[in-house]
Parts: sequence; C-alpha cells; structure tokens
Amino acid sequence: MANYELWRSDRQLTEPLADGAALLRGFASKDAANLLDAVREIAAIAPFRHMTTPGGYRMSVAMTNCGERGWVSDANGYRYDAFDPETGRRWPAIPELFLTLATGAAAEAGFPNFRPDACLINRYEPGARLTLHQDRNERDFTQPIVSVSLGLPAVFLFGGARRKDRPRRIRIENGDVAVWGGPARLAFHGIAPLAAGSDSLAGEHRINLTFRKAC
Ligand SMILES: O=C(O)CCC(=O)C(=O)O
Ligand SMILES: [Mn+2]
Repeated sequence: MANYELWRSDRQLTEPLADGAALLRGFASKDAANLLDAVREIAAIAPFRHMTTPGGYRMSVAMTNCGERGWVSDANGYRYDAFDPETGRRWPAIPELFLTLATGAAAEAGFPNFRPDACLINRYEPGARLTLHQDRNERDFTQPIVSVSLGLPAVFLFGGARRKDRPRRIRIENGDVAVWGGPARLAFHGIAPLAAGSDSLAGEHRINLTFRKAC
C-alpha cells in the first residue's frame, strides 16, 4: 500500500475537474480484475438489462445494481428500489472490495464521510452512450458520487450546473475513478458513444460502477 501511495503521488495522478470534483487516474487499476469478477457474480444473481426511460426509450447502456437500493427506470419514472423488478428479490450486497475502493476514493477527493448504500453497474457496448444528466434521485446531496471505470476507454463529458454549460471531454480508462460532490454534486455529466475495441479483462465492454448514498 505504501508503494502504491508513493506511485500515485509521484505521478500526481489526481486531476481536478472542478471545485468539488476530481479524477483519480488509475486509482482502481490494481483491483480491476477482482472488481470485474465480482461484477460477474452480481450479474449472475441480478442480470444486466436494458431499462426503459419514463418517455419510453430503451437505454443503450445495460444496467444492474448491488446494495440496499438499486436505481431503476421504467414508465413510472426514475427511482431507487430495494427490490430488483426483474427477479422480485433484493439486490445483491455491495462487496467489501467495492466499499473499500469507493470510500477510499471519496476520502482521497476530500469526502471522508462517504457511506454508499447503492451501486449502479453500467455495461456499455460499442455505440452505447449516456446523455448529459444530473444524478438527482438521491436524498442527501452532501454525499458525493464515486464513479469507477473498467474495461474499454471512454470519453467522459463533465459540464456545469446548467445543461447548457459546455462539457469538458475527458478520456477515461480502466482503473480511473471520478468523484464529484459539494459544489459539483449536481454537475451535468455523461458518456459519449463508446468506440469499438477489445479489453483484456472486459472484452468488448466498458463497465462503470457508480456509488451513491441513495437514502
Ligand atoms: O458510465 C459512467 O462513467 C457514468 C455513469 C453515470 O453517470 C450514471 O450511471 O449516472
Ligand atoms: Mn450519472
């Protein structure tokens, strides 16, 4: 761990994105294989599915969840639910490795009291995208968002508090972790259409873990 800290601080891999937001380059790199194994175990219980927006569109990103609450979208709206609507069962628990990573990244970015109870798992295939949006279905906006990238690289769009604020385009890779909270908690963000590629661990996918305190 000490070497790892040194390696990170040596290369100054924390990139500020905005007041309250930072990109921790490579923060999850050493855990990537174990994180992806855990994602496979979760998906065996709560399968990836393409949810529908309240407006009736099929989302291009496939999703599942772990945690006390899971983020879901359907004709009734966006919300957090303790039960997986596909299986009728509770979502799998958040693995210890996920919690250690998420709370460690939050602390590194200046949020030492992060207590996530929800982890949305996004799976992108080439062409899949997430349009600019705010994460605002949570109750407590004093808690940050921690977002972990695994597998294929992507272009992260990070804007401001208004939809019309032009977003920065930032290339993010396997192991990068973005954290936003405080004055940046409601920043608009998204993912540009994923480019085709092949990753040694995740194949033709990008996997994203988004940790939140939902309730
Ligand atoms: O895939 C990402 O990096 C972003 C995911 C996201 O913004 C979300 O799930 O709300
Ligand atoms: Mn989001």
